[in-house]
Amino acid sequence: GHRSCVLWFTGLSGSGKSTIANAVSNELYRQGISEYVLDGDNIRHGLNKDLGFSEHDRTENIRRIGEVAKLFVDSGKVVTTAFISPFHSDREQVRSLFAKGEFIEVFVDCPIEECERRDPKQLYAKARRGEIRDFTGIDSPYEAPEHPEITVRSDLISIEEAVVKVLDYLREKNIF
Ligand code: GGZ
Repeated sequence: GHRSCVLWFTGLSGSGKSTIANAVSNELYRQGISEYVLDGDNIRHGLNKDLGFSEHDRTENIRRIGEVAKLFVDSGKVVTTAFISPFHSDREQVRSLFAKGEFIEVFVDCPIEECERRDPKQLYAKARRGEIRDFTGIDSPYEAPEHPEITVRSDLISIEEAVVKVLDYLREKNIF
């Protein structure tokens, strides 16, 4: 058996949150752990499709995701979430839903210059041209975690190394 928890990935667009969260999830699955991923594909296109990117809507986005993550944790899963979650207070609000040790904040730390260089969806370019408003890191804030349980410098280490770092943490905390 294993203990259930949420691995709450936070970081800029293009930092690698989704990629690393999915790679962690695949490895947990391979090891027989009951896991589930919440990301933009299954949340922003469904449950939260009424929400945009204003400060109010982002707060509501994160609030609902926190509640859904809690349901999955209550059902016994290891949940990985991959949302920018730019506001410190919103992340702490989600943390408060969970028992001590159940909420594991994973800061995917990548300089914005590197995120902008990657720009896989050309969203930074659009934001620079003023075609997208309220873009995180350009004209909307990102409040970096001050005391995340795990920090991954995605510009310095590989996806595989990031996965090892997260799994080592889970083993150290006897999650599995
Ligand atoms: C930030 C935006 C925006 C704006 C669309 N600001 O790189 P992506 O495309 O695939 O991931 C980003 C995603 C962010 O959604 P989240 O639900 O994670 O954001 S939050 O936690 O702040 O609610 C990006 C895309 O949506 N996107 N417009 N203005 N990212």
